[in-house]
Amino acid sequence: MDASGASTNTTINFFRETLVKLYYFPLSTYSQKVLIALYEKAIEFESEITNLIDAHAREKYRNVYPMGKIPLLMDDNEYMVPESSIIIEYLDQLKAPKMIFGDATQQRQIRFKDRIYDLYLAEPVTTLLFQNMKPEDNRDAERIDTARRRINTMYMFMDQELAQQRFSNGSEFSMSDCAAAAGLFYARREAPFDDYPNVCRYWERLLAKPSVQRVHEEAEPYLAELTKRTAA
Ligand SMILES: N[C@@H](CCC(=O)N[C@@H](CS)C(=O)NCC(=O)O)C(=O)O
Repeated sequence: MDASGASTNTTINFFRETLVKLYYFPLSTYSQKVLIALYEKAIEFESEITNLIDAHAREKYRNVYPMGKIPLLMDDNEYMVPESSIIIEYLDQLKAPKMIFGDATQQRQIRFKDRIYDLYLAEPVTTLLFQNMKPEDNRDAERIDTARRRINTMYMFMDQELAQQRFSNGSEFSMSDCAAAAGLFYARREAPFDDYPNVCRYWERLLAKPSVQRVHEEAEPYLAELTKRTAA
């Protein structure tokens, strides 16, 4: 106690933040998308690194979330928030800067871009990544062709739009940039975009963001391990 009679070793947290736990893997595209939002907002979280390539980890994780998909966010009341875009919406309720902002039209446009980056960039890029890991005669030429066509259509669309603006939905970084950054992470290797100068400049702008740099630094050791295993 001090002279006033108050206890000196009591910590009073008037504004305790919700403690969130994230199940994720640093090489997972959708995990990266959420990590970028978490780092943009500087939200502390508990890490549950979940490697779904490992059969035991996959089985164990299905007891947590039967759908078996990462990322998954859980708050300290064990309230589950799955799906990367929904997780980012939830994070927007916790802390600024908002990743979905503006009037109703602008918010819809951010969600639209986020959707198309997930469906027509991240998904086909992941298809290429997994197809290219297979022996050549086991690859599915039709799936590869469809994936390449979707990615190129996205690059054309992005190149036109990014001629006018810094980020995917204008001058401010939003949820759709989290999705684009995550999709382009593997696209650099699987479907290079050198022929699209505005996409290249956009990628440089994304790389300049500390949140994106941190995600890449954390993925690096896992990527080196994956590359070593694929080459073996
Ligand atoms: N729509 C989901 C997609 C999540 C997803 O496909 N995650 C991958 C890792 S990037 C996964 O969990 N794959 C394991 C599986 O499909 O069994 C989201 O946006 O979170």
